[in-house]
Amino acid sequence: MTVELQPEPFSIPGEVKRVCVFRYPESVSLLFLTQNSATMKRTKQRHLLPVLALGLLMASCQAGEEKIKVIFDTDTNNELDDQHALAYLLQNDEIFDLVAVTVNATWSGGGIEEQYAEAKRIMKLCGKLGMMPLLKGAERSFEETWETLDEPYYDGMDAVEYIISRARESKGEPLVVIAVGKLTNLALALEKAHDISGRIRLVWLGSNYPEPGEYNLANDREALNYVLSTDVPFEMVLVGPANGTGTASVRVTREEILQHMAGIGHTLRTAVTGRHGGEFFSFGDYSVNLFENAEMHGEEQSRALFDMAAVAIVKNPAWAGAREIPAPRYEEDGWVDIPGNTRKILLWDHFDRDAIVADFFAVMRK
Ligand SMILES: [Ca+2]
Repeated sequence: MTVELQPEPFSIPGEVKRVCVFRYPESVSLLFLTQNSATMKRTKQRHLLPVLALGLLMASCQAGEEKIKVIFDTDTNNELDDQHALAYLLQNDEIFDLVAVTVNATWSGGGIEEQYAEAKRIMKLCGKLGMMPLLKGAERSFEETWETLDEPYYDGMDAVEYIISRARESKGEPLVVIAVGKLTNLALALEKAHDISGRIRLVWLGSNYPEPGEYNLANDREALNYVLSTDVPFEMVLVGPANGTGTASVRVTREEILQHMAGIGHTLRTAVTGRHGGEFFSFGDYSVNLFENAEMHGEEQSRALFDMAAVAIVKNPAWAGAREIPAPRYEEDGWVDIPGNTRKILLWDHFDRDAIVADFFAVMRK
């Protein structure tokens, strides 16, 4: 996997003109993108979702001119990809209407307070703190919490109740929830309010399907199985299948971050203290610091921006391939396929690393 970028200026493959999302009667989410012919050539034919009823598509696109309403559910303090995904969402304000950020706690990012603090730091660095709610979600697991959902207070309540209320407000287009940590907040919301499953499109960064394991999955396996048991439109943005087609391929080096991120973005008057110490006035400089403090991997000494890739494919579905499968179940030893399952989910893989990374740097520089 090469990590070399195109020299400046970046061309942005598959520039988004309009995105439509709708569901047909079998509850399968179909994603369509109107795009230029060059992008169409790059789209992998074997992964193309069924292009049905073009006339219907064009009619449905009337509402597609609106921004995509998103809730971003993140374990922000784990690794360094959540921060870049959140900054990319905030900076893509012509595409996304980010209505809230909800946090959850996974093993490596500390407790919910640390996750919250890192999300707050990123929103402040991007000049967006206070412009949308930032809410604390689940510290514990779905199994440990679901029986307390009717109590006056339960773990994750602020995030879960907000997800429910915003989903119920959505009219027409579903509320897109991009979840890039454990699925606990979403499983709790779906358990507490069964009626919201038809109002959400859930895009989750997680799983190595068909191989077992993966960090977000392992943090709350029962939350994943619960989501799989509902009828919420559910898309898994794969992390690391053995064939190397997951978001683990969307990698950048420390040098690339230094070259493209140093000093860019909104500039604060007063500094934000970083999680590794130091004072920062822009997200660009904080990005450099995050990479300086992270261990690089592989021959090319790079690091994957998994979560950012999940945001990117919501922006432009042509930057990956999607395929539908009968919803499986995850047992202790790995995936159990259920071939006859009428419940379908989408899998995303084969990411266009160069297009995604080029767009990330271009958007962050605007
Ligand atoms: Ca994450």
